[in-house]
Amino acid sequence: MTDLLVRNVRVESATTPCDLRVEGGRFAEIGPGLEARRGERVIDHGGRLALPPFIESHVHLDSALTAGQPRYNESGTLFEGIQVWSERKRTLTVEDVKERVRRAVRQQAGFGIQYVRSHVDVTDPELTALRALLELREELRDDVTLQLVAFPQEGIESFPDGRALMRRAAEMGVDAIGAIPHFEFTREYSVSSLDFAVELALEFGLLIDVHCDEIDDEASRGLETLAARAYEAGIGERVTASHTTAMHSYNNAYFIRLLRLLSMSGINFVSNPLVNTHLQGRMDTYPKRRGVTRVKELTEAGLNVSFGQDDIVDPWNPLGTGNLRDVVLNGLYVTQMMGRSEIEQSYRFITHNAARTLHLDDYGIAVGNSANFIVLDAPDWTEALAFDAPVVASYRAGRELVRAKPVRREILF
Ligand code: 17E
Ligand code: FE2
Repeated sequence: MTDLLVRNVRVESATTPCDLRVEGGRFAEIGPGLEARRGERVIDHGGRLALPPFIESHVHLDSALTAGQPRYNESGTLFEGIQVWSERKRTLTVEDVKERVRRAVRQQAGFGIQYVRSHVDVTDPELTALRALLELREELRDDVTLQLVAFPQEGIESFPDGRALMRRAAEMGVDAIGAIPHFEFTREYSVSSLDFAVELALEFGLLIDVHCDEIDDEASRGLETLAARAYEAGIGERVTASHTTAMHSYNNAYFIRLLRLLSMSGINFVSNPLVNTHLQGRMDTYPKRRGVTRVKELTEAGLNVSFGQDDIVDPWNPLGTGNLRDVVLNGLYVTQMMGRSEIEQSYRFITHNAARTLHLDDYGIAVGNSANFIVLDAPDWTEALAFDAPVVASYRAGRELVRAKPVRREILF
């Protein structure tokens, strides 16, 4: 492995540039004006912004690039999406899934992503998508870290052999256990599905990431059950509640009572603002709800929130590209987190906060860590976000994964 000296990058919020020395795939030295050594490759990034790689903390790779197959989701509801996917799911083959996921992951890599948590639908007696994703997790491991969640799209208690399929997925080697309480037939099933998911995760020593209350029903309260179980088992930091869009519709009295439990539990949250502003509020006339969880209030209460893309060109989002910049931009607007420091810190939704949710160690630009980082064509994050600065380089263990030439436009007047 050639050693590397990366010159002239601004790391995260630093105002002055510095250099990064990489030895044996790890950061060996970080500081201003490092001397090049013999045999070292030197790359100068001209004072551009360096960040730890972006992390996709919530996406469904198994359905990626299937929009229109066998038909488009014309109503734009979550439920029509589930129906369309259920039809497409019948024709899955391992090769079909692998071919689409490889394309999607390469697309994500171009946007600076090196870590991906993918939900994988296991409400399929053949577990085809899971078999494909497990193979890819190994095949792609030098290029991307894939984390797989056993996701019961059509329910655990409400789908034939739902529990057995979840158990098989755990035995096959998933990283996390999912659930979908708002989609179960009854409130009782919703509660027992969460009990089952938590017990299964404890038995296999796995993380938990639940599609939780993704509905505009203020009575959808899977979250309190999940948080209570996490608190009682003392595993909050290993548990994630994704979507939680019903929280948008909770009355404040209930929310404030709930917030105490959420804080005691210390669970993580993933919001998917781009997709949930599209899918939610579809049964409203006007006023029309935004259907995004209370990111600002959760963050202010000290809870960990990250942002995810959710979908790449599939039945739930025909226009999802994989670019997390779109998600952050939309997320800041829709949650009204547009204060100066909120904007400056917003890269954390797709870096450090997501790393905490995924339980990554060895993450971040620091001596001793794997030399994984990206460079954007801007001097700081606010400018990168505002002007949609492309990723010009992505390094993994010091190896170049992505290289792009900054585009220079000439305005001819
Ligand atoms: N499935 C689901 O239940 N919810 C979603 N947002 C997606 C798939 C994308
Ligand atoms: Fe999702």
